[in-house]
Amino acid sequence: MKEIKIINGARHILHHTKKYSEKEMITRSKVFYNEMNSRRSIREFSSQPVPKELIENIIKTASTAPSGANKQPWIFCAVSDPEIKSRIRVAAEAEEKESYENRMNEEWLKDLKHFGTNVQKPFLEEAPWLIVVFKKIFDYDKDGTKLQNYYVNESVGLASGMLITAIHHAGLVTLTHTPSPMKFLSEILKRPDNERPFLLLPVGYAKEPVYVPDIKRKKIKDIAVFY
Ligand code: IYR
Repeated sequence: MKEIKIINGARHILHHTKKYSEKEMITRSKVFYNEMNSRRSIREFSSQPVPKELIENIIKTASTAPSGANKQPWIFCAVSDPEIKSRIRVAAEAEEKESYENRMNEEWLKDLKHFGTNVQKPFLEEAPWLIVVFKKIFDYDKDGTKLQNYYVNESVGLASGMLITAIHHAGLVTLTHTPSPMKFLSEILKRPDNERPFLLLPVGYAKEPVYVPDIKRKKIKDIAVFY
């Protein structure tokens, strides 16, 4: 039986937070940091299949993210159909061509130099899954009445971060890809008018061997200020 309490007129249930000793917490935080620090964005994928159950678990984890008024204003479209992946690749490469040739300025192109990226996006077909995250800028109830959502970008950004964390924790790899503009994803996936594409993530195993750009993470003194 749930233990219930009314607080400020709202029904609350008793929650048990996990408790560890300080020593255990320090160890756990280090272990988790090391695990997350081993995550890298991967651009070369193997076509080895990944079970749907794994993708479902990862999406369920993302959906534990906090959201404005608990509206959970997200939808995750998981694509394994080769024909749909191929249409996404063609449309994404067309947008990327326009971006690389006309939309990105000199500074942007220079900033991307050490990543070695270009308009070719073979991972969109090679990865066994593409997860397309959509944000719901508003919602519909079952009668078609519009419902508000709140802090949609923050909420979907948080869920996406947790999605990436879950992908890494499961032993898979991904790339946070944003072919811009991404309207073609709404069309190909036939999404309703309250949804907007937010991120496109190929998910699977890395091609072996795989090489990643030689980048550094900022040091704690450059990212945190303690008062
Ligand atoms: N969307 C392009 C360009 C690109 C932009 C940024 I900012 C990156 O961090 C990486 C790539 C592409 O995917 O190639």
